Amino acid sequence: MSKVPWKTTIAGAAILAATVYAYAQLSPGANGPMGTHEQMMQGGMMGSMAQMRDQMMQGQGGNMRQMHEQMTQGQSGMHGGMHGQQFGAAGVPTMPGQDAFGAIQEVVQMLESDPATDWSKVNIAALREHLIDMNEVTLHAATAERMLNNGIEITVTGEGGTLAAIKRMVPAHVRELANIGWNAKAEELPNGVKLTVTASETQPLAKLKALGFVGIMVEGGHHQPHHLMMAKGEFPMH
Ligand SMILES: [Cu+2]
Repeated sequence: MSKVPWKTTIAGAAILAATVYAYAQLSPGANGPMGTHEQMMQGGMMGSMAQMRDQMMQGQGGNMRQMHEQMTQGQSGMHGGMHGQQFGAAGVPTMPGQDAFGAIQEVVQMLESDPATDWSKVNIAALREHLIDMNEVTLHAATAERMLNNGIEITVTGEGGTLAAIKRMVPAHVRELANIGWNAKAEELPNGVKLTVTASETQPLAKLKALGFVGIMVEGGHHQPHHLMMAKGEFPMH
């Protein structure tokens, strides 16, 4: 498959992992033909974790085996293992130190744990490019919000790499929102994107106002699965 379109197609899903997990717990889950996306939303954090665990198991327990080895190598056996859940086995830290680094590390470990991984298609550099876009949009985009009678209009602007990231991510994310039943649209501007979201029964005006740009960007459960698909060199099912 071509490596060009995925960027515009997938890049849409700008959300931070921790935020979406947290939000998924609060979200009642939207109605829509989203399959795994919807399952993730409905399952919230536990659903996602179970999915990850299942993937680990399917991958012949690569991660589990590693964890077990660390546990048994640890000086205090089970006790060391218990601590391993929180601090890493045998006093080894688990925090990656940098969020994009951690996101890439998690995906690489998942691919290594899956015997079906096709390394000829894997494209970790593509995932890194997307995470750079996410950084631009999340931290550097300028936003101006205007309340409408029945919705919110947000002008998202930036320059250089920030502008390019906005144009890749915001329209693609809006398509995902539409897929889960939101009344959202994106319109290209010379210096950014105009995002308009209309209120509905499930997404009332007060909520849209409270969410604002980045809150709307983290909505939906499609983001993390898209990261894995990007890394695998696959297209998302839009
Ligand atoms: Cu992303």
